[in-house]
Amino acid sequence: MDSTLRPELFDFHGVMMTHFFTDNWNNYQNFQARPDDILIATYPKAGTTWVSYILDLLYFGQTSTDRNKSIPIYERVPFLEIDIPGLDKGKDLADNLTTSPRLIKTHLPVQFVPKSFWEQNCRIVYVARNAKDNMVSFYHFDRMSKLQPESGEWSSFFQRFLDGKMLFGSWYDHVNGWWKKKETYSKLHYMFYEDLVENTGGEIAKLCSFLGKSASTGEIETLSGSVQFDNMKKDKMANYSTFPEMDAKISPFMRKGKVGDWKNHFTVAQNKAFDEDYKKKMTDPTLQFRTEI
Ligand code: PPS
Repeated sequence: MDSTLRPELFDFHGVMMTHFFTDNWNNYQNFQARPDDILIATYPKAGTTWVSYILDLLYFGQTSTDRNKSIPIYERVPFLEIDIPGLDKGKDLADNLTTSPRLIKTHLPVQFVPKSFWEQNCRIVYVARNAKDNMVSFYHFDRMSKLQPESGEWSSFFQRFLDGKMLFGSWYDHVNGWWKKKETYSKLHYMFYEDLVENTGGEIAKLCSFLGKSASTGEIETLSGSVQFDNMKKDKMANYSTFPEMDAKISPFMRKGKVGDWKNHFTVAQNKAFDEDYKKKMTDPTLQFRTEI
């Protein structure tokens, strides 16, 4: 795809989107969820692939090793709302999954989630990442993925992130909207990228408990080892090197996998402006992020 075909952002019911995620809107809004479906929901670049991979290995890692070797993660865990000409629509991939449970990825803000997931009382895992690192990861992704709007210069990207004019909307609205949903929907497990980096095994144990899955300490340790950044980075089925339209030479999908890389991007002035703006937008004291560990 030619870079001139990069999609434009536009306001869609109050959220900035590109047509790749709205063209199939009516169809995916009618997605028929099953009670055992598991939805993995995130703001882009918050750790979707990591948690998708963990869940996939938890459910299917031991029974089907061929799956790990031959099916890319984006087919094992379809991206519900994606609709790119020439590629299978995420909704169709999800409909055609033969696994049980079906693992499904979404970046939709909570108010856009198809109603069937709520009606079927599906388990949902939401992963959130601190805004500063999330922003940096998003910037490099927009540079390397031709399916994304142009990143532009870092300084303009920085401002656009603060203004909430990003694909899938404002980070602030996304993490807050999903956090609030926990109050009324009990089958939502809200987890943080930083905790996963700090204590992968502990977070996997919490996931198992949420999913009602038993796993021994040894199994959790083995799984935790398999999903460390360096292992996933070299795994072609996890690192998106097989995905068309992404140029790992510009920036690899598995880029750094760290907490605190924002310090290599933010100027002192940007950091100050960010912190002041953050305080105004993030007023719920129960939702706290760590920008270093
Ligand atoms: S996407 O495109 O929205 O699905 O991207 P997503 O998978 O949510 O986020 C990509 C970032 O997650 C990092 N990542 C990991 N970090 C630590 N350990 C593991 N195993 C891991 N797997 C993926 C990935 O490197 C991206 O972050 P950055 O900061 O850009 O490196």
